Amino acid sequence: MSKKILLTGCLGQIGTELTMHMRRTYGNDNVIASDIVKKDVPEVIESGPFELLDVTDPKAIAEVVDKYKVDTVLHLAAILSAVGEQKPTLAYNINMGGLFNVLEVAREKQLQVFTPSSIGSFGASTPKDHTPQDTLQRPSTMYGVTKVAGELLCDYYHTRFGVDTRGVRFPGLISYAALPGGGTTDYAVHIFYEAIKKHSYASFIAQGTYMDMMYMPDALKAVTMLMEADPDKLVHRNAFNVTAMSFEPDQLGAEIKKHIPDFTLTYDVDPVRQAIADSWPNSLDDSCARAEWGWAPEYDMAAMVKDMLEKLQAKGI
Ligand code: NAD
Ligand code: AKB
Repeated sequence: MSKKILLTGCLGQIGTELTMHMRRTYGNDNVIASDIVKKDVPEVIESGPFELLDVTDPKAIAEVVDKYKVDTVLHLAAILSAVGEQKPTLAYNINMGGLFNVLEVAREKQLQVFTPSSIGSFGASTPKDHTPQDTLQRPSTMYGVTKVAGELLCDYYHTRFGVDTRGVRFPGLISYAALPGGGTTDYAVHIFYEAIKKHSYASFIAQGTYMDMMYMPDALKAVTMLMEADPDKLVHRNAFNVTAMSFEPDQLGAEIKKHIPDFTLTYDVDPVRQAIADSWPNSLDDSCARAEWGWAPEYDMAAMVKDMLEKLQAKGI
């Protein structure tokens, strides 16, 4: 069956690559890209339909859905953890208001919806190692509050209204196409740019701080696999734990040093982002995603580092 897919927030770190991935899979004209601003990402804007769309405007979402006969929304528009602590009201309005608006349109028009949650939906009282799928979630950030509430809202729209909602809890995503949009895991992307340009990096996350991470090709694969999964096999529809690797900055630095021998890693810890990282898990248990829809990542840290450095150098960084 052919799909008509709308992506919100498509010019961010995930959307830049997910839009192109979806266009390769479902055809350029069947994938409608949208964002609140028209950033300079010609590949996305020129390869298929693009709409300026603010997700806090429910009427505008419905109009775009009607205009293109959309049947699926990949809802990416959000404010990430670090920016969310600087602008909690904005984070609440976009993350909660935007998701509510998308779900309401989905309810009225019978759409399938994918929404990413995050390791940020967990808090300091969550078990830190091999964090289970179903566990305590008492996050201490506005981002985390909106992510837990969003998970519950997606469950509610499925059980109460039958909306086909699906989602994962992404770890920190590492990619070379677009820079991250203001999160706590961003150090694991910035380090590559500085390693290539300066052969050194000062990490804002402290030595010994473990967080889950994933290379973008695996994240794109996760979205496609979950959206196409047999609904009868999904016990958890939303907020599946998914992960590919867990490391702390020294381990990432040591892996980069294998390719750039004079690379040096120092620390200039940012207390705000460090406090957020300290409240997040060290490593997730993603066995439910593996069992219910066959999730398995391809990239470990060594494979990701090699590919990131090759791709960024090929881009002329
Ligand atoms: P990003 O910050 O890179 O991009 C978000 C995009 O949303 C931006 O292009 C921005 O212009 C747009 N946007 C902001 N306000 C908007 C509005 N009112 N209407 C429409 N668009 C708006 O974020 P991302 O990293 O691509 O994340 C996408 C989703 O994935 C978010 O829900 C995020 O919480 C989740 N997630 C991301 C990561 C990660 O590491 N990147 C990890 C876990 C979860
Ligand atoms: C962030 O650090 O805010 C994101 C995330 C893990 O949700 N990268």
